[in-house]
Amino acid sequence: MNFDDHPHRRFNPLSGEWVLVSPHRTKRPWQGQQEEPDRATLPEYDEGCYLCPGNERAGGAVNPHYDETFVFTNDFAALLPEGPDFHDNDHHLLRAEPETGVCRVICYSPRHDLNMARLGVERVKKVVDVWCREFKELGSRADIGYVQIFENRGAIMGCSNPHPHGQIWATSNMPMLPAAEDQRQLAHLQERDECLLCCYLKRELDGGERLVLENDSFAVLVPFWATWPFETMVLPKAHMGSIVEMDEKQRGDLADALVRLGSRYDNLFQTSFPYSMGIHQQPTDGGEHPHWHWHMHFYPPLLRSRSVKKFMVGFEMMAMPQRDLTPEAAAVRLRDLSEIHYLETV
Ligand code: H2U
Ligand code: ZN
Repeated sequence: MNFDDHPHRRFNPLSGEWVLVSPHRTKRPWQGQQEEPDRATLPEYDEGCYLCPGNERAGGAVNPHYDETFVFTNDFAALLPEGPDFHDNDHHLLRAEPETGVCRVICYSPRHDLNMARLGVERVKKVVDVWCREFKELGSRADIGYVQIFENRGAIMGCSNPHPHGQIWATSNMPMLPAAEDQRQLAHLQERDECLLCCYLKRELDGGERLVLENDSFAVLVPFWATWPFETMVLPKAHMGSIVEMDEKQRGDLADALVRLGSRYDNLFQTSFPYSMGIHQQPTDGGEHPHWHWHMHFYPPLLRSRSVKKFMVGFEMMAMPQRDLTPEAAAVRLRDLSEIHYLETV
């Protein structure tokens, strides 16, 4: 089958959902906008930034003069550690349950002006170390069943501040999307006696058509079932349920993969590429989860240029997600880009 010529749908074995692929639509005429590289410069320190060292945050807390990473409890946390226990289920259609948890913010660096790609491998490795430390600490708590590490980047993703930072929301229950992946991975292991993502990675490394980059410990690829135009997945080559299973070498290799992917993303439309990124890992309920293979998703909304964003509206909101560019074509675009950040070249 030539995927380039015919509308078809693809199955996402991790979520159990389908995506409609309409590759013939990329043949529509498109007056590509010519854009100058985005060289908007930010200061290294911004006195109005609530994440820069020494500055005051909402609520009056003052950031320390940190020089690597800095973690604090979100001043507007969506989850609180304590709450009343209730079960308002007196009508079967009106169900509510308590949810408790912890929300934290992680500053990746004191430098206000750098993003993941431009921080470089050494400093991103420190961020990886913080993720591991936080996952371990939060995950070992009896009241935390799942730890979601994520990052929103760029104003169009609703990110409030360009200072490099990410978040952690840790909940007592496992949230919906990782819970779906949990079920799908469990079923795959039970039915085929092999981990779903080990099996998928083997196929992708054999074929290579959706691979963007790799190193000793990680592969970065555009999944066969990608929904977002330049969606990628970062997959550890070794079978591991969570990031704390990584050794030093693997942590360094993760930083390497993230910086290289970040440079390719920024080089695509010569801007600090917006996205939502998240790490999916096994639940932290104290149980055994041999079916879990941790991984990262990057969901960037930009489509053809800095100013053309994909919206999930109409058919996508009412029926199912759809994409025009095939995942294979997106992988070629990302593969062809330099890993030297455009702002580092003159
Ligand atoms: P974004 O990364 O999506 O912009 O979110 C930043 C978080 O920082 C957001 O959840 C928190 C907001 O609640 N925040 C603080 O904790 N303290 C502040 O002083 C401002 C913002
Ligand atoms: Zn700042």
